[in-house]
Amino acid sequence: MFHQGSILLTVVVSIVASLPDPLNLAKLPEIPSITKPTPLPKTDAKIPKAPQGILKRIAVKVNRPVSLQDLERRMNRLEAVLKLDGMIQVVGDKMIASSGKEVDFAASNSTCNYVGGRIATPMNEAENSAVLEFAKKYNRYVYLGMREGPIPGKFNYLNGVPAVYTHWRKGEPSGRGTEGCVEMYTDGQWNDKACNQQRLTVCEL
Ligand SMILES: *[C@@H]1O[C@H](CO)[C@@H](O)[C@H](O)[C@H]1NC(C)=O
Ligand SMILES: [Ca+2]
Repeated sequence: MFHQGSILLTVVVSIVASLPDPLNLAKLPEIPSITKPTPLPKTDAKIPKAPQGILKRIAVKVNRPVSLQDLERRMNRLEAVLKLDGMIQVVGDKMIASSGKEVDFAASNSTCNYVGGRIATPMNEAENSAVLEFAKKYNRYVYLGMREGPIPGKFNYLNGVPAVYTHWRKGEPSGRGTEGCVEMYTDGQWNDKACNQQRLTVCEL
């Protein structure tokens, strides 16, 4: 009896093994193994340091190396939030922002340099309009990134290059050597003005 059963089983097994695999079981995806949750560190255990740097933090979150697309998407979202709130104006390659504070020209210039930008220097009408948004938002005049050069009434960028775009109010510049800075009015027009006034800090980055 034992031998007969054993032979029968062997035959059945070899028949089944030789049959085609109609369910294609071999090709089914593997069931992922369930990972155990990481146990919380004991109170006296050293808590592992969080990975440093934005790239590593994003990489951990998206669970793969960070691509430029990931970064671009995240930057675009941040910019959108700041735009929604009127915190920034984006015009061409420039981002315009204000500290909301009124200081003299020298302080405005150094604040903008300190944050890695420079004092707002509109080079065309679109950039002038972007700066104007802040003059209107705070209802304050704004110092621009220009100084009067050795020729009275001729203004240069802070690198010494003569200004190519200007938006003077009618009759300005009028100081002729006595008003070395340029301010923007709340209608976007410019006036030459002494550099020691308190004006809204607006930077381009
Ligand atoms: C603007 O600030 C920078 C950095 O503080 C300084 O080097 C530069 O001389 C300043 N320019 C003017 C015109 O004040
Ligand atoms: Ca003037």
